Amino acid sequence: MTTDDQIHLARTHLASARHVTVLTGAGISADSGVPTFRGTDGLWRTFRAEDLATPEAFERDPRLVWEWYNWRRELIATKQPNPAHIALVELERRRPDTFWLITQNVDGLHRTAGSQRLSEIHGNIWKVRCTGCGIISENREVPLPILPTCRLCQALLRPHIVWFGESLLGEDLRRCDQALRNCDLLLVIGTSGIVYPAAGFASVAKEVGALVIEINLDSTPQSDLVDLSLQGRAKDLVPLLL
Ligand code: BV8
Ligand code: ZN
Repeated sequence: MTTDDQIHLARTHLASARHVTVLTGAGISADSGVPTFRGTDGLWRTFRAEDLATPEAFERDPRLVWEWYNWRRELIATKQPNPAHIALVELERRRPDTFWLITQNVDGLHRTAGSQRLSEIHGNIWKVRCTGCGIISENREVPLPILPTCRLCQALLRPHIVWFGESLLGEDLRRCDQALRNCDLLLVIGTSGIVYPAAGFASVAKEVGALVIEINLDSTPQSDLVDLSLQGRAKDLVPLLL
């Protein structure tokens, strides 16, 4: 089947779907210039996830971890949503009650693009959380003075991001489960399908009989599980599905 046939088939499935859930990963932001985690320009190549995106790393060396996040905040601050992000906002607009977007990305680009029915399951790089009183606030200072402390209780602030070994927020897990069990179409865009629990979401959707369509530059561990695999850039393929 040519890519055109595949796109036509995907469009037909999308148009007739009762409830659409979308899962995105770093690949959807790659077209905005945000480095992915495991690709050639991958973030982790210069850094190792184990060294930085963990509570132990923050405990051991909060300054190093904040320097890494400041570098990423500075980079992301100059990036804009791309046509793939915009197309998902349009998809949400067309089906206000039968659409949910789950993103693993912490860059906030879906929110900037206008997505509202959205779960940022790994958190958001523009939010900070107090390690003392737990208050969560938005902070767009670039760079953030290191080490940032809480205005209320003076304790150390941390990125409001889910690190490896940390559990996702209960509310997000519940919302994802609902969106995956209610959907009859799951669109998986730009994720390598390595990080759990998100890597297991496609099989949850398959369990309830949903159709799963993957958009990715390459094939992934999910590719033989999905019903349709569209190979290409998200910014080119996602708008074609509308
Ligand atoms: C949890 C925040 C339990 C940080 C992130 C075995 C060993 C060790 C650990 C585990 C294990 N099995 C499970 C675990 C736990 C671990 C895990 O899954 N580890 C993996 C590495 C095996 N998971 C966790 O720790 C999670 N928590 O399980 O909690 C628990 C329960 C109760 C109580 C306590 C604990 C928490 C996971 C969240 C980690 N945080 N991010 C930060 O960003 O600073 S994960 C990080 O990876 C990002 O969020 C990112 O989104 C995510 C996944 O990566 P992708 O988005 O897929 O990006 P990637 O670069 O990998 O791939 C890009 C894809 O796009 C590629 O396929 C590429 O081909 C494609 N692409 C590129 N360009 C384009 C494109 N596609 C289309 N168009 C393009 N232009
Ligand atoms: Zn505080």
